[in-house]
Amino acid sequence: MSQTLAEKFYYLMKLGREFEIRCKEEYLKGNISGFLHLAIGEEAVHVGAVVGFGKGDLFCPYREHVLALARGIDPKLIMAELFGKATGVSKGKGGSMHLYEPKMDFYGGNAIVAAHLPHAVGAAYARKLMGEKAGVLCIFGDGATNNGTFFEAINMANLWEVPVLFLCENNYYAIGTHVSRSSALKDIYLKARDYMPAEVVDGMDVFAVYEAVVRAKQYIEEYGKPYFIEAHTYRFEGHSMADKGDYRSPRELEMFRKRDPIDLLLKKAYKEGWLTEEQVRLIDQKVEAVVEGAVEFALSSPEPSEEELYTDLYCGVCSDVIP
Ligand SMILES: Cc1ncc(C[n+]2csc(CCOP(=O)(O)OP(=O)(O)O)c2C)c(N)n1
Repeated sequence: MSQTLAEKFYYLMKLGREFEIRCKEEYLKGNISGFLHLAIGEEAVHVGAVVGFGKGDLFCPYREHVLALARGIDPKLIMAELFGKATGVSKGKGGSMHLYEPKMDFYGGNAIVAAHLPHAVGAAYARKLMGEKAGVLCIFGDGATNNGTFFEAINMANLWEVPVLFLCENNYYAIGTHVSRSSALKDIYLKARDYMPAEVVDGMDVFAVYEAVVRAKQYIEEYGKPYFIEAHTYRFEGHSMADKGDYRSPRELEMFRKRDPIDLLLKKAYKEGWLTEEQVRLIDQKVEAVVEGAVEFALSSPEPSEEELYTDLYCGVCSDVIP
């Protein structure tokens, strides 16, 4: 079991890492425009959480490429979306921050900090009313927990007793503001502890995240109530491509780089005999081919047509918008 998991985790984390390194290159070439938030360094949280949670709705913020890959969305469709092409997962109209695939219960990227938390509670409430047990996974950053919407969401989730797993990825920064300068409570899980079971996990250890999420999912589905996990992690890149991240000291970066989640996974997997160097080499080759294939697909895909401007609109009276 651990062997199969180690292989799966390594593939998805490496895919996420290489996919995003390539996104950075394509952004600098001008093939990707708009905002681009990378999750390099946070792969253990994203992969451990999505694999551990399994089936169920997934709501997340704008730093969501690795979450979408882990959910199983085709890397070609994700890359095409980042390139703004018609073949993209959101038809090229969402871009990096708005990956969305309802067929895979991926209600994805949201640009507004904490705005998706009430959506996640609403989805869980809907599931409950329909008599379904399936829970909802809702991921957000430490900065989001200072937003009023966060407190409204945990309050309603508790009051209505709905099956939501709130997962805070605490990477210590909201853009350039350190958590100690924005949050009165430094231990974020304490904000939720009076409302629901809440725990902290090492977000650099994919196995630890996976195990915590599996336990939490059992709880929310058995009792139909919410659960909270705070995962400590770190982003190695700036907040977005527009940010160099130079408000962080080289010493701090170095300290976290020593705990690179992919290196930690490999170290453990080799020690336990779950992976061999040959297996890793083959996975690396596969990842390279998948990322290359995604870029080729995106490059050769068409732009969205002009008519697409008038579809998927959320408005009561569309005559205001559609000529
Ligand atoms: C409601 C709202 N306020 C402010 C912003 C501007 N903003 C974009 S990202 C961000 C920081 C969010 O930090 P965090 O929730 O910790 O997520 P991270 O980027 O670290 O993953 C802010 C303040 C926004 N997008 N939405």
